[in-house]
Amino acid sequence: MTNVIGEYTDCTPLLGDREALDRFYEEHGYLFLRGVLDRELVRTAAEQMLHGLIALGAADERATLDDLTIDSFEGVDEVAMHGYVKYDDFWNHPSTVKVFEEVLGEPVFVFRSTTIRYYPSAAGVQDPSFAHLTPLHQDGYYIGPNKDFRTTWVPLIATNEGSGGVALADGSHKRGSREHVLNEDFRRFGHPVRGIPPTAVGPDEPLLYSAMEPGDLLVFHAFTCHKSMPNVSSPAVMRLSMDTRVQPAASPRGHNALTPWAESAKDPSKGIMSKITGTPTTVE
Ligand SMILES: O=C(O)CCC(=O)C(=O)O
Ligand SMILES: [Fe+2]
Repeated sequence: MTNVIGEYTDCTPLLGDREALDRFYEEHGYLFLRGVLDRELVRTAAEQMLHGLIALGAADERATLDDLTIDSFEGVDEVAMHGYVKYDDFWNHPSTVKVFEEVLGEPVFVFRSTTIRYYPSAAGVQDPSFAHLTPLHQDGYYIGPNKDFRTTWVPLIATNEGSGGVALADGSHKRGSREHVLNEDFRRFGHPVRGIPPTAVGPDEPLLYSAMEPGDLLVFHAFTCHKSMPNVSSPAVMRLSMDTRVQPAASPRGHNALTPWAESAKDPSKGIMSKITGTPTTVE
């Protein structure tokens, strides 16, 4: 199943009801919470990303968050960008941690590895690989050893059907780990990447997507199948977002929990998936 057929359910009304939150998460493998994060903090992270893109020469020096564009995300020095976006301050701000603790129902540890995303519109671009962001996958395939973490995904500016975001397969976490196969047609940085064949997701696992606003939070399970929705906006707008993982504070801490993304990616002995996921890999 490749096509989005519905929207996420807004779980914001469930906040404060432990049992209802857990029941929804166990059934659907995600939680969609609107307006729960401090918008000023989100705005600061967006401005840091803008500043980084300008400082690295990827964006026009007069660009604002409203008219920002870049030629290609693959052309930007991602390691250098990690120096501009102070995401640890965002994730570990007491107001953010409070939301995470409400979501998990216990003290949390926020991963040191964060992925930052600045995807320009691929509308009108001839090369089809330009629109290739992330194929259908489970974060639990790359990240561990413990699988009790949850991915937390936030837009830094509003997203919509045109500018994309994440589509996830409702309830797909329940079948556990799935096979990820190399796909020659799906390339990042010129390398084929692994993904779950769309046919491996059943009709009882509908693909969902919703436009999101700054302050919204999407949380999903390590085995929830999900993929990027490409940015094909016209008029062109950027997709700016970032994602990390949180886990119970008491759980063992694996590589991504303890290692900043930029450290994993700097090591040239690690492969392309390390650059994409921050996980040293034996599975390329
Ligand atoms: O933001 C995207 O395009 C993909 C997100 C993703 O795979 C994740 O947050 O784990
Ligand atoms: Fe992912």
